Amino acid sequence: MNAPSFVDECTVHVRGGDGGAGSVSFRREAHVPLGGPDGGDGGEGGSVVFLADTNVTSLVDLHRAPHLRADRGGSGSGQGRTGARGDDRLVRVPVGTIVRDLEGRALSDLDVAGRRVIVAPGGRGGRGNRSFANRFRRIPSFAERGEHVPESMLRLELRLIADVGLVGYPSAGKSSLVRRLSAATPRVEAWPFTTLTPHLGVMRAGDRPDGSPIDVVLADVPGLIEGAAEGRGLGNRFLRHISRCRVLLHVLDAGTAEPDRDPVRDLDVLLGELEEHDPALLTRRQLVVLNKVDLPDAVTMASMVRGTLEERGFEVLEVSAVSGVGLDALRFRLGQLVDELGPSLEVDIERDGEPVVLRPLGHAAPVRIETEEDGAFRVVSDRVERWVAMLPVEEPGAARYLQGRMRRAGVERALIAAGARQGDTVVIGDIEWAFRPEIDDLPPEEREAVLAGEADDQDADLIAELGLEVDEWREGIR
Ligand SMILES: Nc1nc2c(ncn2[C@@H]2O[C@H](COP(=O)(O)OP(=O)(O)OP(=O)(O)O)[C@@H](O)[C@H]2O)c(=O)[nH]1
Ligand SMILES: [Mg+2]
Repeated sequence: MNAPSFVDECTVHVRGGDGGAGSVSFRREAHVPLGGPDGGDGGEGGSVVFLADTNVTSLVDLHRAPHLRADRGGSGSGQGRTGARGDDRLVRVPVGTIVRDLEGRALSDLDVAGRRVIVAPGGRGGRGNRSFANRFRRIPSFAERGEHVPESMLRLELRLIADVGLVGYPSAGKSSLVRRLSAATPRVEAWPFTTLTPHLGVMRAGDRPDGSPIDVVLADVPGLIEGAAEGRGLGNRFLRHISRCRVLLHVLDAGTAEPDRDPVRDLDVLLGELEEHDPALLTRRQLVVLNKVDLPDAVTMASMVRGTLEERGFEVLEVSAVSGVGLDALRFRLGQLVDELGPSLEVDIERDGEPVVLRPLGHAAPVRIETEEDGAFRVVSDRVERWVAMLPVEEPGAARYLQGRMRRAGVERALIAAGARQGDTVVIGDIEWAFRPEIDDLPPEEREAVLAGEADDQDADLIAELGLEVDEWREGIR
């Protein structure tokens, strides 16, 4: 099979590790039948982390193996021991990778080498029963499960990051120039193959006054053909790769023998393609080279069109990728331009920066109450559904605790405002139960259990995340 070696788009399936389960455990002490709770918290799940790495040049590995998982957190255990954190899954991606959701919205841009993005955070570890002890509940008999994190799908798109993008007709000599200018491959040979995939070359363009080298990254993209911007040619798929080049180098073939082509006309076609793709491209710094001046016809042609191009405001250099004529001047000029524009993104390494965390949309969505056909009230909220999924609500203690937490978070009040009354069915995620907001009618033990949920200081963060106002009537309960 003919496997692609350059892939600049792919879909990946990412999933952080689930959190580890909290533990239910009680201290064992001589002469004390049931010591205090000492079940530790579960460990946090590992995250899937993307790292922009200059050594990776294509999305081909992700295209072949698109399922990325991180490890789950370990379970908590007795004596207050916290479970191990799940290992992260570190994925190296090319510098210039844009992360999008399936609707095409850009979520993150790994445009700087060393940038890290947490694309799938791990689940929270469940709290052990030790964490649920408070003045209303001295012997909690339940612990949270670890948070389960669902898989999500992301679209990755690579836009190469280079200083100079070479654009031109097929066979204008772009690859020959990149090969000749880049330090990596000094040997030049006849190269009859058309470029099918973009690639980068690094050119040493001299030194700054302080002695630091000026490195210029060149992007060689497949030749553009008329109509490329509308998808007719080969090149349109690759136009995105010059979208981030700060300088555009138009490579014009001065030696072309085709009757309907000349450098001025070629340039017009190229500019038309670029404009159609993205008009902002034409605001970039641009330089024109007339290539192949080792050929006598090309010398004639170059002297004929040079004036026209210059009149139109283009800076023009004559070069030959074969004989090497004019290449020193080109190298110098490109170095100057890039240096003027400031340091390259490519070498602007930001290793110690805080990683960006991508959270699924809907994560921060407000709580909604929906009425179902059968008259039940459904609480729609990722966060609240997660609370429910993490608690063993078949345990009466845990169920009451959840009720208290929801009172404190204002969910009960929202239900009442939506018309829910004592005895109505409330549904959250997979569970349903009879609504009982009147806690004063409960047996004392149950009432205490609800108050314990309501008074839990450790829930403050979760409740703040939910963003609902704490009930004003809470004051009255105390
Ligand atoms: N005589 C002469 N031939 C050249 C010169 N530069 C490139 N060529 C030849 O032109 C042909 C095309 O060169 P490439 O460098 O592959 O052209 P390209 O612009 O990369 O072409 P695509 O990848 O198809 O877009 C090859 O046969 C080269 O040897 C030059 O300065 N003088
Ligand atoms: Mg080429």
